[in-house]
Amino acid sequence: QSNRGLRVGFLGAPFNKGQRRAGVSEGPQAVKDTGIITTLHDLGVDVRDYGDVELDNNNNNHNNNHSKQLTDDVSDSLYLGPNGERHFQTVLTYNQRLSSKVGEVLKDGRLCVTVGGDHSIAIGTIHGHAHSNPEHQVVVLWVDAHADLNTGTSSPSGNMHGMPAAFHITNLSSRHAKLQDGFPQASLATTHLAYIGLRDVDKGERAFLDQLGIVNYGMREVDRLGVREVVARCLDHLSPSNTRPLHVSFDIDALDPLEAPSTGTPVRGGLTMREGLVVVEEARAGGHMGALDLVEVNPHLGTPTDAAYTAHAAKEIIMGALVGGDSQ
Ligand code: Z70
Ligand code: MN
Ligand code: MN
Ligand code: MN
Repeated sequence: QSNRGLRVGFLGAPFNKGQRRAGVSEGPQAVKDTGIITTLHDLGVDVRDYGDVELDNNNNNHNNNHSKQLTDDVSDSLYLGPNGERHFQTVLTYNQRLSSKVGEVLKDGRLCVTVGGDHSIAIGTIHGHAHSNPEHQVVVLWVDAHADLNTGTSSPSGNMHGMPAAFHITNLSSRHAKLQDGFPQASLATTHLAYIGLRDVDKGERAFLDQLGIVNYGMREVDRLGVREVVARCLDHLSPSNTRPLHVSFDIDALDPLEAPSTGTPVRGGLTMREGLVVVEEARAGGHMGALDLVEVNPHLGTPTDAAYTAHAAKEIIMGALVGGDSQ
């Protein structure tokens, strides 16, 4: 088997406080229910399930100096960050623990696959990846309908799943509030992040992309150039001599809603399944993928058939990233 030697660690991040819809915390279980771990094992992959990083409810009541408590949330307390970030303390505290767990998986010599959960978990996964590789520059390929590049100030919603990328960019991180101990520390220059699939970008995010010169290929560019050319350009830009550890952060809403209907913010006109697979297969072919996030699967949205179809799409993307097109 060609997949012998591949070592993978599977992490569940059943976290939903980066946005407002219930159900996305059941994404990890829905993806596991596809049988993906058994499938990988049967293909000769050494895969270990590290279980879920649970939300520690004690953190919800942990106030900080600049946050103020509101009463509009029934399930737990809502703390706004200094710039209106919803569940600011909860999101960052959770991600701090997630970052350590990602570091553990990588230290075990495994490619870390984290299944969300909403996309705010990429605050922790990228932090964990970048900070376990201090001798190498980790680079990030962000596959998403959205840029997730807001700061608290630029955000139209206060939802932190629209902010994770900005936490990692050194030029933007000073605009972000942090935990008192400084978490999270930014690790990416503007040339260390590239986007594929964008089609719903806020005004403030577009200004950041343009001002900072962050490479981004929206659906128009995918149409014009073809997805193979787009991903080749991204990978060459991120790692010109192909030596840097690659982090792929894949939001299932990058795919067209026909392929992945059960997600919180579907945007029509997205990637086909084949296009999504080409992205991850080519990323894998570079040989330096250290971590993969698969986020925003919400099995409570749509019909049960929609939910199973979306979870299966997530499985296919993860399989494509780990074993490429050779799995069938
Ligand atoms: C918007 C915001 C977003 C995902 C929506 C939306 C962000 N830019 N991300 N759905 N996955 O609120 O910041
Ligand atoms: Mn349920
Ligand atoms: Mn996203
Ligand atoms: Mn998205």
